[in-house]
Amino acid sequence: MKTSDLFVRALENEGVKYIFGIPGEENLDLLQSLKNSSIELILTRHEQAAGFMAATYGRLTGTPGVCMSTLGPGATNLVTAAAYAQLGGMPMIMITGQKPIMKSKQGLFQILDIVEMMQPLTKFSKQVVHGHTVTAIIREAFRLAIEERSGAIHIELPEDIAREDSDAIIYHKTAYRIPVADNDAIDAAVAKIEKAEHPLILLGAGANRRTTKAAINALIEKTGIPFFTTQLGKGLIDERSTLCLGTAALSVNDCVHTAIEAADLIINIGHDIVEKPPFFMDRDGVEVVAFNFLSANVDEVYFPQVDVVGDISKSIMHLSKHLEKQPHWDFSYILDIKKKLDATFDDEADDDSFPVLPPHLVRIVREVMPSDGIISLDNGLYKIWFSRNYKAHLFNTILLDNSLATMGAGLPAAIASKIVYPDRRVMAICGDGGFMMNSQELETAVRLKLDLIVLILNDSAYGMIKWKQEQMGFEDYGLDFKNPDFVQYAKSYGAGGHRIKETSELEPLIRECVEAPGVHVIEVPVDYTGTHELLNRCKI
Ligand SMILES: Cc1ncc(C[n+]2csc(CCOP(=O)(O)OP(=O)(O)O)c2C)c(N)n1
Ligand SMILES: [Mg+2]
Repeated sequence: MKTSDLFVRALENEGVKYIFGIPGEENLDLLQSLKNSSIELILTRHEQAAGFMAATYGRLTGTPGVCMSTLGPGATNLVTAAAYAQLGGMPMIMITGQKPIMKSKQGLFQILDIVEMMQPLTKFSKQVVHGHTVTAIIREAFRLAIEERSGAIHIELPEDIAREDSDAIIYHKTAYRIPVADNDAIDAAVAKIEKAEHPLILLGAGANRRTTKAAINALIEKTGIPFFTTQLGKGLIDERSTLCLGTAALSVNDCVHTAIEAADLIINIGHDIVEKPPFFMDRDGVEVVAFNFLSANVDEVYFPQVDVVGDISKSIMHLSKHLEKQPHWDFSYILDIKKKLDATFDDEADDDSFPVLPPHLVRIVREVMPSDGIISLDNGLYKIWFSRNYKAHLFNTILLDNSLATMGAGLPAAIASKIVYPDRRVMAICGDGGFMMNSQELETAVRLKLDLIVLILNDSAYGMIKWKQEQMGFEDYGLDFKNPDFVQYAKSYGAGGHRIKETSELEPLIRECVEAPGVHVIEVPVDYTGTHELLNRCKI
């Protein structure tokens, strides 16, 4: 069989349904093989966006998302997406083309060493040099992509190899099972937690897996221990819970930290140091029992006393079985802060002045989105507000990137979410800066006939950096820009274009767009001037 046909058969065998990307002439054999397969090509307008979509597919489904590009410039365009998947722990496979490797008359035209370039950004980067090895390389790629920590993989398929005949066999998939933690480690964790007076649970990026939810819910229900999350831990457990304190590591003096400081032990489930530290350890301070798939990274502010390594859900099930609720546990101060925090968030959200203030915006989006609706955030100042004030009800319903924290992924991630969940409401929430970094994907969304809402928060600036500039005492300089007319811009793609002129228009307009078919872009003028006061001065 032709190697490109076998390549695609092997992808089908792995359960691949979509390939996101832009083919070049070096991929034309592969493209032909795809045409004759069950896999759908999702053609995008930039390879970076294709990579973000593939990574998001992996994040949502737990199976690798696949993207493709040509050699040279197509492959270099995948770099940011590779970093996004790799740091974010999202299983993703990139397939790039290459000129013939056995005989070539092209000199170095468009040729870069892409395999080498992808090395530091991936778990595995390999060129296929013979048709006989292609299926083993694909099996290896899929195995490594999902193994914890999941991440990015790169395969280069040169033109002449794609055209060769091969009689390689297709390897069957094997189930991925993670080893279970040692009993002694669980016993040590139980002893520490039972002895503590004010234990708190932290849910981090690694806890945020479909498989861990039931075990963690059961632990919280049995013990009544309050919990908080990192940005990437949001949504695993319903944040409306009376035991949920909110999200940490947003800004230095944010109120949630007041509650965290009252704890004497943190039960740290799945924190991954790709996120900012959600709390700091020092010599005589809070102690930590860590649960994760891998052993804890140690640094100056993080050195857990007990490290439980193994499948998180099994470890937590095991812990719940042995851990008994202790009469000396005291959460009164922590839960008192939680009540005050909720009241503060409510007060902040009441202010409906115009341009729209972030807490009010978050309230409206939360009220309008159904529990299983997905919001996909780009990177900007509003991300802090949504992390802090948006209560996620279900797993993976708030998609944000708190590892690479790149701009430009909000819209592509929303498109991928809608492809994975066609029956759920999906909204991209972008700054005017981040939106413009991949706004061309509006065409992809319209062409795919997706129902999607895109909120663009207009402050005519790179607001997040402006805020930091002000916080650091610098003068206002170099961060303002002018925007296109977003309403006309959206309409030119065949999408709906809307702009609100007063805050009272926002809720009815979003509701209308949520119900309407097609892509709808809503421009929302925002006012960030009060951000410093609200985020950095905890008055509780
Ligand atoms: C690709 C990329 N470039 C630069 C940055 C640094 N950065 C972080 S937030 C930000 C500004 C975002 O502006 P905008 O999208 O308009 O959102 P706003 O903060 O104004 O709401 C910048 C430049 C980044 N995170 N990613
Ligand atoms: Mg902006």
